[in-house]
Amino acid sequence: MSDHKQGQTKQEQLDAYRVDDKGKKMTTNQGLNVSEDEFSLKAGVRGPTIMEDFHFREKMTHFDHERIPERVVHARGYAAHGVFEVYKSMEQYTKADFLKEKGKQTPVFVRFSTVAGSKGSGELARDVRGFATKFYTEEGNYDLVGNNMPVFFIQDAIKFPDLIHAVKPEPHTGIPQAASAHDTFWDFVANNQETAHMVMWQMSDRAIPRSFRMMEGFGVHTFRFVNEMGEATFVKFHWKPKLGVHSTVWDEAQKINGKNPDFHRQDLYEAIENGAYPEFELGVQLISEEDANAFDYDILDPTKIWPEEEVPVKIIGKMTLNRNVDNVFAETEQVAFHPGHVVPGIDFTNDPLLQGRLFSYTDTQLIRLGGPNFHELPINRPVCPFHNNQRDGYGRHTINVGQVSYHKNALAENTPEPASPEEGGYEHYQEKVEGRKIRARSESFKDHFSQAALFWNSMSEIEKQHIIDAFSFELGKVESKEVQQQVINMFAHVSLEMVQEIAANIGVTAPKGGGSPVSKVSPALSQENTTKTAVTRNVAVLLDNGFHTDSVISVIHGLKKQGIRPFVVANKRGAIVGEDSNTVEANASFLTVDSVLFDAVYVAGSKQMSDRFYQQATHFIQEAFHHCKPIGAGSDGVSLIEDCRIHQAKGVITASDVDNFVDTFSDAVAQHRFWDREVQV
Ligand code: HDE
Repeated sequence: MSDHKQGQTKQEQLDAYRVDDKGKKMTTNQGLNVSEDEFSLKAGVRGPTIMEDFHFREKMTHFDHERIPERVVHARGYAAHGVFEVYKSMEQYTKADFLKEKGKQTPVFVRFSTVAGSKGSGELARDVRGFATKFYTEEGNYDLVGNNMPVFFIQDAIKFPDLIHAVKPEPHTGIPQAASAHDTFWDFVANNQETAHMVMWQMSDRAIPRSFRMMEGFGVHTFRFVNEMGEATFVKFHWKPKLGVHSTVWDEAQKINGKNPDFHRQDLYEAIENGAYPEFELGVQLISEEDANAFDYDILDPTKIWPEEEVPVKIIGKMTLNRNVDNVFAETEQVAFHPGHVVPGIDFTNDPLLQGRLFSYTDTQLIRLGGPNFHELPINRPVCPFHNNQRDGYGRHTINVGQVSYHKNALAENTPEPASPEEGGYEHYQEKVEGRKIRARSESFKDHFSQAALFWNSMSEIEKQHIIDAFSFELGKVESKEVQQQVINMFAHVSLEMVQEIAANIGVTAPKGGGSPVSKVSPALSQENTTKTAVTRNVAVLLDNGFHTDSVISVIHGLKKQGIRPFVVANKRGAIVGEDSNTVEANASFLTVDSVLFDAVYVAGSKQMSDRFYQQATHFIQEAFHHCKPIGAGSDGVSLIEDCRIHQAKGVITASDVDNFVDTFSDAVAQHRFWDREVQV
């Protein structure tokens, strides 16, 4: 089978389950043609419905049972299909077949998610994002079940239920939804100081991404690569988005949750439908067994990163998401990830968080998907054949033929039989383990603040300000003064300057002593240093009847050429008539969209602007300005920019001031935001 063929195989497999009901006659689930679907069977047209109505009963019973429990965490998610291609053979380090050969392609399915909120919650919550990838390899499914932050809140899985109980809505009120800005979460933080590093990430801009397409992904734990010789190397996995890592601002994120709570899924869906396939490069950090103890942190501690400047990220392949799901329930909802779904050449370590996850993920699918046969659901089926003696259970699809369902046997010549390692049988890495049974934290896991300080030190001024603002918002919502004070005292170990400002904002006492001895910096942690491109960015084009047709049409074309997506926004949807009677179609109106849904604004205006347009457009521009977005103005739009008194600010480009407006404006769009406006504010 060629590699390309392999890439199609998962889709061919899914094709067997895809059904298009369009143009077909309606039947019951038993295949009986239905003659009427408007009226239940009654005793007389005004009489009672009768039990005999099997069609009504079947339809209603199915409906009554349509829901399954949402995921206990990561309930709100969205997914897509794609392909992973290897740039560089990893054979030296791992025998994993899907990483062995340059150019090899493997189909993938990726689900992005928030963590705390329910299935219907807003997508712009301040939260960690899940980034779970299922590789359908020829050796079985490999799941890389990661997050968009490289560390975690806790060091031992036994504390996970406590963490999640603390962050979920408080039990006595059911408030707040999809938010950590409440007493129980911060009480947990203050009393579990291993959370310090992760909380710094969560209070940073990483927690409010601009798009799933613009976030990094991390395997978080340290895993092992194992090669053909049985030699192991410690590995951490990274996904690097080709579009760079970009975020929204908090005021904007909160408004997006109201204006379009589906903002992230819609962004992903539309990018794929438009052929702007999201791409992420896979990187690995490698540490040899000999060097395992050479660092000032324990490499098995999931609250620690391996700074990229110390352990470089080798880029080894690329994932392209190129197909939306056909059915969100069948695919996105029923997909079952598990960090224990591994292939030969990828193995675990003794990270106590990872060890606990190895139990939790199958267990949770049993309740969520209703039994042990979830691997038979089309989205979960491996592309390679699978055989064993497991049988029966709810919803079993496979018809296992034959007499024998046990091992060892003679009746079926002792098959199915385990494969030797040479034949691809999975062999656990033979790590030597010895120790006393003990419930305790390793001494080497006890430094909770050095890397939290490293993260803080590595932020740009504006990123630091955002962290202070986020803490001030979150703690500002906490009712208990004691909890607020404890958190302030705790984070004094990260930065005194930081907590002094937060304490002043929330009205508690700032500690006088404290601070961190760490002065180290890791530039890779700052989003200032990320890739910047205008490609796929949404620009609102504001215009009114009587707009300057030539310049507007040429700007719209020019922006499209740069890979930007212009959307015409006007008082009303439909045709807007230019000064020469030519029209453009407004894709949206001020009623249907808002500036928070766009990356930038181009103000085209009109010579004879209506009062309504003037008022709506100025509000739109001012909000975009406040969120530091690039703003461009054509001839008739310049007066609006001047009225808003922003024409001299950075990132505000007026056509009259520059030679090549489209190029200059596109460069500004690529910058994402002009933060010095916030500093001025
Ligand atoms: Fe999860 N996690 N988790 N988690 N996790 C789940 O499994 C769990 C952790 C992550 O899109 C659940 O199928 C424990 C770290 C993602 O379907 C559950 C611990 C990381 C997803 C579960 C962790 C993750 C989950 C809920 C502490 C990043 C969504 C539904 C030891 C490396 C996958 C489900 C999807 C989902 C347990 C910590 C990532 C209950 C016990 C660390 C991306 O099994």
